[in-house]
Amino acid sequence: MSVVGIDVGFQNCYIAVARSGGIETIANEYSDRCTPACISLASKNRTIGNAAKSQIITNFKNTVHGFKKFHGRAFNDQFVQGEKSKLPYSLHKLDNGSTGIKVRYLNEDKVLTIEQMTAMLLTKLKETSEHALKKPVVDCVISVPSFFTDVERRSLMDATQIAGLNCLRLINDTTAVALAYGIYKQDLPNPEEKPRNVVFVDIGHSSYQVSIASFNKGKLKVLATAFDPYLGGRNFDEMLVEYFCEDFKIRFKLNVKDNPRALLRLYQECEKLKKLMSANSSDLPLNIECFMNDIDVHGKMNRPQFEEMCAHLLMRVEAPLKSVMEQSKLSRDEIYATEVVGGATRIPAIKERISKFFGKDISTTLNADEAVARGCALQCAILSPAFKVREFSITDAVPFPITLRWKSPTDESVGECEVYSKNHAAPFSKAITFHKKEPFDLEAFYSSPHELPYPDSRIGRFTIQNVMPQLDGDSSKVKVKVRVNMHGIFSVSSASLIEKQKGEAEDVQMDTEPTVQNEGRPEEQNKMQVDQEGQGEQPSEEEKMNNSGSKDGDKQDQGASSSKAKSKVKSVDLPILANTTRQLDRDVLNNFVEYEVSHNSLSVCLSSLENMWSVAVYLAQLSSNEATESNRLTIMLEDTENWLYEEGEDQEKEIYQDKLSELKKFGEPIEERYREHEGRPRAFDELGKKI
Ligand code: ATP
Ligand code: K
Ligand code: MG
Repeated sequence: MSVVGIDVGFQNCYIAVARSGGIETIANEYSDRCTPACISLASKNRTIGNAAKSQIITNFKNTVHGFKKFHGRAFNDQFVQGEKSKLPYSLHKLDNGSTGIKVRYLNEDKVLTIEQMTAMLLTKLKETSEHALKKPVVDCVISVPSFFTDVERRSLMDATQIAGLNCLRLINDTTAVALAYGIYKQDLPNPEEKPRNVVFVDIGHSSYQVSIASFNKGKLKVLATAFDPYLGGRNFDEMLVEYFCEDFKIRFKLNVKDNPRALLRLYQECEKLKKLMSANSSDLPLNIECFMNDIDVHGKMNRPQFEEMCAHLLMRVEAPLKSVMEQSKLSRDEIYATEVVGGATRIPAIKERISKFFGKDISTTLNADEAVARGCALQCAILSPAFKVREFSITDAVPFPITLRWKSPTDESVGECEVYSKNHAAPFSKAITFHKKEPFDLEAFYSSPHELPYPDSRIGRFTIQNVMPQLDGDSSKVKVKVRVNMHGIFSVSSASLIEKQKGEAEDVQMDTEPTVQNEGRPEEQNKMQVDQEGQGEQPSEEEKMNNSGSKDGDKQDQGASSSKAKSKVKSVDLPILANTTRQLDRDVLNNFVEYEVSHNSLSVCLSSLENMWSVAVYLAQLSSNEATESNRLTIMLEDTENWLYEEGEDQEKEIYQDKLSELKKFGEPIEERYREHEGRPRAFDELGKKI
């Protein structure tokens, strides 16, 4: 089993893996530990990461970046529409209303879903980790912004599935950072002592997240989270771009915004300039040769000027800090440290704002770029039975309160109840008991839409099916389990009908005092019981800590009727029909999975080809005898390559395997001779590594 943590950033992705020496951030084929979240689609292939980033300007219409926040968003979403006008590539409305990306790929116009885009990126990251670990990678933990709602999280989970990954947990960015901070600390307070409270700040390219976590030996608990989902490094780039667009209009009579290539170049140069300004407060130049219409442009900027220009952005640094402090009800002197990560926290003015707010220096003991990925890998190691790590329990917090509303199809009765309050511990399961005679609907939604950074507060509708009255006509007791799972996703996880046994018709009150049975891990002992009188349509509610999906049933319910002498009850599982908001159709998802699997076989095939090509080229130089063989191999390779590019893209993976073994039958003896000839020289190793 693999232990891999992936930070999928809006701009930058990082991978950390567990090896015998501990957690390690790994480099890709460019010896770069950062893989840009960028995908370039072309007539013959797709490139991802660093290679794709270098295509941003040349292949601007088909080089896709900055798509992370389109997960789960409707095309008509205000945010999507706002981004659309700024993107060099086109967005397209999908049949189900979601946001698709329109590209020219393999000589065809295609509309790809966000799930497919992220899956391509994940496939690349998977390959990079497989290369480093020298074994297949399936299990992993992936980071997600803490403010992502259910729809966004589900969409990301679909992407992981398409990429053939088994995501053990979607962990919130700042929670991953908290784990990376806490797990190695030897001096955390003992469990009975006052916890150590630490603030974690992560400002990336697209967003700003804060959390407060309290630490004791062996555990961390997230007390509160806050965010500005629309503040990140890119807002600062945009300010510079706006400034220079105006500047160049006046001084060079250029309309940069009319020229997508020039605009993209300006973005790149402005980002560089922004980074330089973090280290330097004097005047800095911005020069771009042959910028537009063969004109070289130049301009300058300094830090004070930049800060003045970005004053309105810098003003936004305080609000999430204030919010998280208010929610936690802690005073500033109860904060042990403020740890900052994320590229944009390198902006001096941002650091100043944060330290000013807390009245003390911020700490940068964590690696600003890699802490999230490292935290993910640590979480993966904890979840992996194959890996021994220090015991460390993580309790996260629900970012937005969730309410459940129920109604019957026949009678008019409705009721609702907030099942998860803000900052409620997560993951967490609750059991709710209803008294019903027929199937009923449960509708889950976020209770405070105004604080939701997403336009739709619906989570989903869950129909509890096959509910029937008891034989004597009475309502049946229906026990429904809801949970916020490891990924921070809400679901109605199970429902069961408790049947009264014959001769116990008098046992109508057996549910007035539901017993909470705790089946969980040590940290799950802190059970609580919120009982709402079980009359009529009102549910009685038992809460207990999540226990990774264990089936309850008879065991738990036998204890439930303590009032009446040992009555036997039988519980029957009820089917649940889940209709979650904007979820990718399962058949469509399966097609995407198939497609990606095929594509991966295709790329394996292509890299084998590439390898054989170099053998053929080499072979031709050896002897006339070998040159004939080389010719034959060359022809075969050409045929296969043409086939792969022309028809290959849509084939089943078995067909590739057949093609490949056909080639290998011929190529391998040649390769063998080649190897003998060279006595495995270094040159071949290097060739091999490129793949
Ligand atoms: P997100 O967390 O929003 O998904 P991300 O994880 O991809 O995005 P990071 O890699 O944490 O983002 O940060 C990238 C941002 O940090 C970019 O805007 C980049 O320009 C900025 N950045 C990096 N180094 C510096 C620096 N020295 N000075 C200023 N900004 C910097
Ligand atoms: K990142
Ligand atoms: Mg990030």
